[in-house]
Amino acid sequence: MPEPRLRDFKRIVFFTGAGMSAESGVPTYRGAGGIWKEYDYRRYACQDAFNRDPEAVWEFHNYRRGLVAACSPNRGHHIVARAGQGSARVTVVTQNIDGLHALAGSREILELHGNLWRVRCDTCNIKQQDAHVVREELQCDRCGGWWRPDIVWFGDYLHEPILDAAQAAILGCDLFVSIGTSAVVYPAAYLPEYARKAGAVRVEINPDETPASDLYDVHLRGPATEMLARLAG
Ligand code: BV8
Ligand code: ZN
Repeated sequence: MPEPRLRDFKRIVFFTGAGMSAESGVPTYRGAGGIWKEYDYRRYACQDAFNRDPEAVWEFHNYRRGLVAACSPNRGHHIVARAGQGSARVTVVTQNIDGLHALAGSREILELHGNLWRVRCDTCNIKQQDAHVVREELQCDRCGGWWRPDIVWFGDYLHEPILDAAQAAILGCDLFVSIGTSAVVYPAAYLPEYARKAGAVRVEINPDETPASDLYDVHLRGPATEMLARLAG
């Protein structure tokens, strides 16, 4: 199949993972220098850890907020955002929690795994945007429960309406571009199957092969910024 060009499609879904933000300086999870290589998610990024030691979990997430706060959207984020300003309808389905797609100007964004810059009360579930790099106030002002990062940890259920909206967008798309995901985390890793069902052209942007590579028509084996520049050419 010839390399597709964004301009030839009407309904595009960009499905992004940590590799999308790698060139912005945000560490990935599993590659070289990956976050899970340095930190055991069972100690810092799951409900049990939070129940055991909420301060340690907050220390880890404040550290990550510091890392992400120093990063800006890269050329790839801007290409994705610009694609949504043309005649095509564009949906960004992201596993990323860094907020860089919104910063680049993308409008239709579905954050499957939540957002580092939002908090949720672990008791009464109210949510709050929170721009502080270091979160000081850890008790909910409504019920006195613990604020926790509004992130989907392992073992947490994804927010059903967001997952449903992602599946619907993919079932209606004619181009599905996966960017920088190792395709090992579920249920997000099921999503390329929906693009196959939709009969969409499926592009995988990743320097490496992944367990999902066979599901794609086109493989662009390179960094997100360069490969997206080719698609936008
Ligand atoms: C759930 C929190 C119900 C955020 C994360 C089947 C169905 C449902 C669930 C499961 C299932 N099987 C197993 C499960 C349980 C589990 C799971 O998937 N386990 C896996 C590991 C086996 N799933 C869950 O728990 C989910 N919850 O389904 O609840 C349930 C519960 C229990 C049991 C059954 C059902 C919750 C999943 C969300 C977990 N949250 N993190 C945080 O703290 O940061 S995981 C983490 O992985 C992030 O969320 C991240 O978004 C996600 C995926 O990682 P990637 O984005 O792909 O990043 P990665 O580093 O892995 O790869 C980067 C890629 O980029 C590489 O391929 C690299 O080559 C490439 N790259 C590098 N540089 C570049 C590049 N590409 C382009 N350009 C570059 N420059
Ligand atoms: Zn509360």
